Amino acid sequence: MPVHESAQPRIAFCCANTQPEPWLKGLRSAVPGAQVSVWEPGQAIADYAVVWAPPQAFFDEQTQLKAIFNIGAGVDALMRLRLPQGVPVVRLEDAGMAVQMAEYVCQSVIRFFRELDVVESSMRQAKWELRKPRRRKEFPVGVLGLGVLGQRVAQALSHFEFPVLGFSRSPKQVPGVQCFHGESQWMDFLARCRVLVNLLPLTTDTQGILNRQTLSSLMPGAYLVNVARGAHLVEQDLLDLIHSGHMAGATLDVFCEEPLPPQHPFWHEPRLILTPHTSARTLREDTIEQIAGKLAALIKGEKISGQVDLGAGY
Ligand code: NDP
Ligand code: OXD
Repeated sequence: MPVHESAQPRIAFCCANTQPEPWLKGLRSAVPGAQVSVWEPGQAIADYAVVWAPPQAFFDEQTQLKAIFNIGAGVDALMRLRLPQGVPVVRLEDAGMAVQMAEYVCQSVIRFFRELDVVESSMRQAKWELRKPRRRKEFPVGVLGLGVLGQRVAQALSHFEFPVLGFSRSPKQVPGVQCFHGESQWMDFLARCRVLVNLLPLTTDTQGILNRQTLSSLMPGAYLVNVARGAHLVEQDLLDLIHSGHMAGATLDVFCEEPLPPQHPFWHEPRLILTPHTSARTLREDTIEQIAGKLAALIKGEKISGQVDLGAGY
């Protein structure tokens, strides 16, 4: 059954921290005949929602939605709300984010592996100092989450000939990646990793998964790259393990509180590299093209990919 038969779908745009005008223009041209407007409380009812971290009031009012399109890959902000029952939630799949994530993670891992921080510090002191080459096989990299982004990252790392391991909920086969899954293989996976890259969705199962116990299970001198969500990490546990010497450091793109508050101890830990939730940005044109394609398919009654499993929370 087509979800909407009108030639003029009504689209409500409700995205936090996003300049609406270029999105409205892009959506109008990509979805011919669409009536697209920014949501205001008490405004007309829409058929489709394009959202990023909307308030609960939006869903309380929008009682006729046929689909909800999230302009990001992660839907944790939506999963905290009361959503209309039976309405598909559709997340972004790649849409130009996978290559960004691959370049961000590869540069973080390579920077750590090649000790480029030490090289830079020598350079600033006008010192010509060679570092002893490190052996790649001593730096196995584990990728937590082998979904759209995790698989792309794992494969990019394998092209640099790091031993690459991956962990997911269900079994996977990814060329060049030793795949682990499920609770029974969790500790074995961790024990084999020197570098851990987090690309899990934030769900009730994964909140706080990067904690004292899991990080202590990594090889000594371990390094963390967290590009998923801040709430995956117990921040004080990471600091303690850096201070104890078990962790060599971390690159963090996401934080429990964003923007990271000025008084946060992370700002003063030199073994951390911090970036402002920028590892893979939503690209407007690619996103609009993906949403428009899926919306057209839904209208024709076709199946689409990227529908969130509301039970699993991702
Ligand atoms: P996907 O849904 O495609 O992949 C999620 C992966 O995590 C799947 O392999 C899934 O396993 C696995 N997984 C989920 N729950 C568990 C669990 N409890 N134990 C083990 N594995 C689990 O997501 P994407 O790859 O598209 O995105 C991943 C996350 O990246 C997003 O949710 C978002 O939080 C973050 N992100 C961050 C950005 C940034 O700028 N910092 C930008 C974009 C995304 P299975 O395959 O078995 O289902
Ligand atoms: C996302 C993000 O989930 O940008 O897409 O964090």
